[in-house]
Amino acid sequence: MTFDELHTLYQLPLFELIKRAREVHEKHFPEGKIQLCTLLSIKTGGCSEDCAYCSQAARYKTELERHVLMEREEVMAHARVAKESGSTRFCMGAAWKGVRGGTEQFDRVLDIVRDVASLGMEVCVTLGELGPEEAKQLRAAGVASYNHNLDTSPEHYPNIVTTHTYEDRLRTIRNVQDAGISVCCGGILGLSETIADRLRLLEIISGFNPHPESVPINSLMPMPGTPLADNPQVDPLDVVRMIACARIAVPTAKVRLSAGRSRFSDEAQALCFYAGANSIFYGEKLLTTDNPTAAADRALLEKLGLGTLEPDMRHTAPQADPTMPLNPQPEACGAGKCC
Ligand code: SAM
Ligand code: DTB
Ligand code: SF4
Repeated sequence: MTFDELHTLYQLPLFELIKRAREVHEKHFPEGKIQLCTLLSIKTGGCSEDCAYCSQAARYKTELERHVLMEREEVMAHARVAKESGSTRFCMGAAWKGVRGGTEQFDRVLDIVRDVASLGMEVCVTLGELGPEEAKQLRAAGVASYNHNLDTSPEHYPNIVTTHTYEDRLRTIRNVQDAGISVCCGGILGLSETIADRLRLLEIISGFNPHPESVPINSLMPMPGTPLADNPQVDPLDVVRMIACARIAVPTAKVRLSAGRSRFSDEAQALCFYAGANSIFYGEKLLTTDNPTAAADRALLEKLGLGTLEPDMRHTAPQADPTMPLNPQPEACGAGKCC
C-alpha cells in the first residue's frame, strides 16, 4: 500500500477503520482463531548494538542479568512446557548483532532448532543479522520463521539505532526470504516516532514480496537505564489503529499483539483482536520482561469465545508474486538516503 493510502485509512474515524479491517480479517481468517507463540531468550544481554529501547544492549546500565547461550536440554525443557500449555510456535531470541556460520555458537543454535522442531512446534528464531548461507542452514535445521523487525521508519531509525542500518535489516530479510523461510517483521510503537513514521513502516512491510507471514506490533516497554526509559506509555487505542492498518496493508499475515500487552485491559485486547490481531506471545515472560500469565490469557480467550490455531508444520513460506518487484530496495524505501 502507498503511504497516501495508509494515511487516508489512518485518518478515518476509529469505528470506520475497524469496520474495514474486520472485513479483511474475516475474508482471510474466517475461523478467527488466535495463534499462541511462546518466547524464550536463549542468550541474554551483552549485545554490541545500541538499540535505544533495548535492555540487552551492553552499553546501557540496566538491571538485566546476562546469560550465555542456554544449553540445549534447558531450552527443550522450556519448549516442552510451552507445548503442554497449548503454544504452537516457539520463538527463540538471542542478543546478538548477528550470527556467522561455522562458529561453535551457530552450530549449537542449529542443534537447538532441530530438537525443538522434533517436538512438532513451529520454530521461530531471532538472532540478528544473517547471511544467505546461515539462512539456508537454519531452514535445513527446521526453522519455519525468522523474526527481524524494522521497528520504525527508515527516517526515524537512525535516531534509535546507530550501530547497524535499515539497509542491513532489509538485506537480512531478503536472505531469509531467499532461503524459503517465512519472515516475521514488525515494529514498536512508543519510540518517540510520528504517525508518519508508523505508516512508513507499514508502507515498507506491505511492499515486501513475498509478504511477511507475521507482523508483530510491539508497544515500548520502557526499560530503566536505556535512552527511552522515560518515554510515555503507548495509548492502547493507537495500537488498535496500527493493528487495523496492518491488517488491511498485509491481509494474509498474522498480526501479533506483542510486547506491552501486560498493561492492556481485557477490553483493549478484545478491541485489538476485533481489529485484526490474531496472534499473541503466550506465557508469563517475553524475552526479559513480563507478559500476562498463561492462565489469564486462557481465561480471556474463553471469555471472548476465541479458539486457538493448530501448528502449521508444512513450513511453506508465502510465495513471491512474480508480477511484482521483489522487496523495495533501500533506495526505493528511502533507507539509502538516511542510513
Ligand atoms: N537481536 C535481535 C534483533 O535485534 O533482531 C533479536 C532480539 S530483539 C530483542 C527483538 C525485537 O524485540 C526488537 O526488534 C524489538 O522490536 C523488540 N523489543 C526489544 N526490546 C523491546 C522493548 N523494550 N519494548 C518493546 N519491544 C522491544
Ligand atoms: C517481537 O516483535 N517482539 C518480541 C519478539 N519479536 C522477539 C520481543 C519483545 C521484547 C520485549 C522486551 C523484552 O522482553 O526484553
Ligand atoms: Fe537488543 Fe537486538 Fe538491538 Fe541487540 S540488536 S540491542 S538484542 S534489539
